[in-house]
Amino acid sequence: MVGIDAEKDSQSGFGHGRVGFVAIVGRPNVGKSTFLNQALDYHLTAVSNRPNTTRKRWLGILSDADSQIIFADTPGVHASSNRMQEAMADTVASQVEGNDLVLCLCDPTRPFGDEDRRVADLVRATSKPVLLVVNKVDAASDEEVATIRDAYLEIVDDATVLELSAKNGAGMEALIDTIRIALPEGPFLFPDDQLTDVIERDIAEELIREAAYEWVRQELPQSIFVEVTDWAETEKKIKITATLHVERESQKAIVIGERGSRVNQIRKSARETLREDLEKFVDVRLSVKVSPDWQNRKRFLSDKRVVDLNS
Ligand SMILES: Nc1nc2c(ncn2[C@@H]2O[C@H](COP(=O)(O)OP(=O)(O)OP(=O)(O)O)[C@@H](O)[C@H]2O)c(=O)[nH]1
Ligand SMILES: [Mg+2]
Repeated sequence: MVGIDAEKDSQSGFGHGRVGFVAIVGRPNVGKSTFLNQALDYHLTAVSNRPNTTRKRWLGILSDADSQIIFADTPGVHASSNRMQEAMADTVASQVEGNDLVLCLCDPTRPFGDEDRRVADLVRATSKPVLLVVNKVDAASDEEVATIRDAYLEIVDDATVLELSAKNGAGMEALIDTIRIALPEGPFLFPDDQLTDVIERDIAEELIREAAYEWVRQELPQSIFVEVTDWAETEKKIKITATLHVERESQKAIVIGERGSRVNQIRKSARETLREDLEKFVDVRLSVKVSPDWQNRKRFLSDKRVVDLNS
């Protein structure tokens, strides 16, 4: 049976092997998106040193000859307060049950806190196998690693533990191998050259927001939303026009900077990352707009922004 399926699959251009969905969960800032980008060797989702960088579920597909691992990066688990954060929390909860395996990341450089407890409780409740990954081991002592691991295991109790530095790649191969052998056999679900289910426009919005986080050092937690308004593409060049939505006039002034200096840095930074990702000459045009209370408005939380894997 397997042979026949495999033949059929290869005729349709799809492979066959270990295949499955893996949810990446953890408190904000533990390195979930860094891990995904590192695993794919592609800058797919935004990474920053501030919490709540990821706002929706991102699929990242890692294929080789014998396996296809479909990762779902999720927003960090935190205490919900506004509509966007509630939507983010719902996304995580559905991911934990909707996947074949749960990758639970924790951060030994910070003490076990309320958010960790929430994550551990969520993971304990799942019927899926759990891999507990202690990330950032490059920045933590053995004692810190043991402390966070034990605190999680006390709640999660049945998990395989691995150590990782998503930043420098240490432990990456062992982790991918462990994931691979835990997945069921089956036909590939995506063509083996497909990296994600999101469109390039989404990646552009994500990477422009990442650049904004990098350059706007003042505290603007979650108050930037990027919307690509035009995408003009020729064989060699892509011209991307985007609006940076902020909540207040004061934030607009911060983002623009003196005589446009900050928005220009954001533009340059985004352009550089996007050129690498899209492998074309990329030009980015940005404008900044005040859109009060966007976090509570439905338009900004539409299916494109916060999606459920099962939908
Ligand atoms: N030292 C060290 N830092 C790391 C490692 N992995 C991630 N980081 C840093 O941790 C910060 C958060 O990384 P992200 O990948 O954005 O974290 P996240 O879990 O996706 O965060 P949210 O999307 O906000 O939930 C960034 O500054 C990363 O550079 C690691 O292995 N070692
Ligand atoms: Mg993230």
